[in-house]
Amino acid sequence: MNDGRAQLSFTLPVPCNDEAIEAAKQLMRKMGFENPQVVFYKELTQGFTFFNCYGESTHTVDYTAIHVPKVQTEVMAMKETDAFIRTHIGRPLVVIGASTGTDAHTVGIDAIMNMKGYAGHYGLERYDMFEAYNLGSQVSNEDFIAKAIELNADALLVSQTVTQKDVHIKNMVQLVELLEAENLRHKIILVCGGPRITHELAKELGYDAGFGMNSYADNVASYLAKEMDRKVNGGGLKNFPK
Ligand code: B12
Repeated sequence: MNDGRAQLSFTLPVPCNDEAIEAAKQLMRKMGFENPQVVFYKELTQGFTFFNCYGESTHTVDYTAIHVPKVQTEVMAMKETDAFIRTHIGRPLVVIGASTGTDAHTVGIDAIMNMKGYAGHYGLERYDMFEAYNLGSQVSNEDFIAKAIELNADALLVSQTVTQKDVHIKNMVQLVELLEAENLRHKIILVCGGPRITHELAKELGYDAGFGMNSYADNVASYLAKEMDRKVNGGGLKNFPK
């Protein structure tokens, strides 16, 4: 508590010897750690050494001044979300998901959509009140939109993992532009997700919501249910049984 003690692991491209240990300590000092200690080191392969180090950070942050924009929806369990949609919307929501553009990573979108789910959270295919279509990866924005029109989608879920050269930004912006050109943007709840996606970035790019790492189907299902209710009923209880 308040001592700044931290553990750090890294690899340096140098042979495993005393000079390597000194190099690791000097690097720690340059990173702002006082009293650097190398507590474990091992040659990874010839010319590369792995380190575990301890040190005392000299920096502080003002936690009270931090504000991270995030999806504010209260997270409901699967059955609660199903019941909410049944009551408030009265029909299943049609949701199409894909890893779009050149992105070949499918594990993220599968985690959100697959029947069997991920880390103990069932995917949207498991819900009674979602009609979920997972188009897989490398889906062009044009094909994605064509499917949205064909199925009269309520929501589109975009997964983006590769962020090199900002490829995700160009691709996500193009989808918004194409949806606008088709006069569909306002009719569809547009959500994106991925390990380097934030809600803030999503909003900046014209999406309704963005989900990052450690998000699950429960998060996005709850959001979609509440957002759809807000869209069609103004957050009221249109289909609430009298
Ligand atoms: C598996 C993997 C692959 C597999 C993918 C197989 C498959 N079928 O998906 C293969 C080998 C094909 C691959 C290829 C490449 N990969 Co790769 N890959 C990975 C790896 C190891 C794991 C990714 C993963 O599956 N994570 C597990 C899932 C569950 O996590 P997730 O995607 O974050 O999803 C969660 C959330 O983000 C969120 N989420 C995700 N999507 C969505 C969508 C919505 C709507 C919502 C609500 C939420 C949501 O919910 C999920 C559950 O919590 C990562 C490194 C790593 N350890 O992360 C590199 C990594 C992503 N790959 C990387 C790279 C560079 C590539 C290649 C470009 C390599 C190359 N030069 O060829 C190619 C890309 C090819 C292409 N055209 O896309 C880089 C990306 C760097 C960057 N910042 O852009 C990483 C980070 C590795 C690295 N450190 O360099 N890769």
